[in-house]
Amino acid sequence: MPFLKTSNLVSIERHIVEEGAMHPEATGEFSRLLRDFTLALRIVARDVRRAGLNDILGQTDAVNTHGERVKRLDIHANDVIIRTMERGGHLCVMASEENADLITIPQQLTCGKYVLVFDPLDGSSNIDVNVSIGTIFSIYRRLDEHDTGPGTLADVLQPGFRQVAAGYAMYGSSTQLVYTSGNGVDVFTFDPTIGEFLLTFEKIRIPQRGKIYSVNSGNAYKWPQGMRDYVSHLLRPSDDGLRPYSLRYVGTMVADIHRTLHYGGIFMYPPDSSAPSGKLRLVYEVNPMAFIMEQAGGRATDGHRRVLEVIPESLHQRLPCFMGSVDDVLEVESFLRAANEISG
Ligand code: AHM
Ligand code: MG
Repeated sequence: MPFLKTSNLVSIERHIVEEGAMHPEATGEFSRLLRDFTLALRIVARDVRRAGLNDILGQTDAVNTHGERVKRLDIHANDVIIRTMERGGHLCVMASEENADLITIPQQLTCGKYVLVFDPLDGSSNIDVNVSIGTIFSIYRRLDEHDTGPGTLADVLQPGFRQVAAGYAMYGSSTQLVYTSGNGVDVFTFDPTIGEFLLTFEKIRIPQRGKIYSVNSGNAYKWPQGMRDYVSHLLRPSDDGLRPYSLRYVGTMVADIHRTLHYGGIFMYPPDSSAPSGKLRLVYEVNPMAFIMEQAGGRATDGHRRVLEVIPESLHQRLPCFMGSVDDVLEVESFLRAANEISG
């Protein structure tokens, strides 16, 4: 795979302006929102890079809404994003994986027509050990664009197909921003010497089928039968050379999806007997990644339904997740269906 898939020197800001120019009705508000957001990402990226050097690693005494111990860098990233975004005048409400409730825009500030939802630092179990982590986000238009008051829960609980844009930043060997506004998926790499995200892969396409599967196999004893059958199938060598598959699992969704996007294959967080809806959150994790996958030519379902058509019922709702190359996701769906039919 070539390192650079584009010879154009285009910054994320220029890219957003050029995309805005395709919509003559655009007021520029969305471009300004994204400019603010990439500033937040640059600050988080800087602080992640220096995490071992200052006193920001480790755990706090706080427990988040999912009953998990909160890491200090999570809280810091959450705080940076909220503080950068609340005064731009573009948002009417935000929601974060780290906040139990909606994040409202302070009364003295202006409300805009967009909604921002995000997971400030995905991959919490990897933070303290210098393994890739990331930030996931998506943007919606508020339901009533003429409303100038605070946004509501209904504005946040829109189905994924209504996303205006989504993306993730991955703080890996370099910092990359993967972004879609429904016009394909572009990858930008941060150049710290000039402080800009530059376009490095244009309109990335996921292969139709891969040879890698990504799942926490430690949960296999709790999986539904169809899931166990599928993974056994992937591990059985085939004459056509398509199998066996390799297993890769970082445990940071951003990193596992990023690899899947480039190399193809499948990423899964299935339901199991102790977590019937899996682990990943529909609003902050599954929907943004599903939008990116589909925009790159892949497929994203909960095993049965298209993720982007699921109507969220609550902020922190979880959803099983199967996403990646079209042929791989279709195959796991057929295994799940077959096992269900047998068990009636
Ligand atoms: P987090 O948002 O608290 O970091 O949790 C989400 C992460 C995902 O990045 C990753 O895919 C998953 O949890 C890993 O979970 P597990 O350790 O159960 O395999
Ligand atoms: Mg997460």
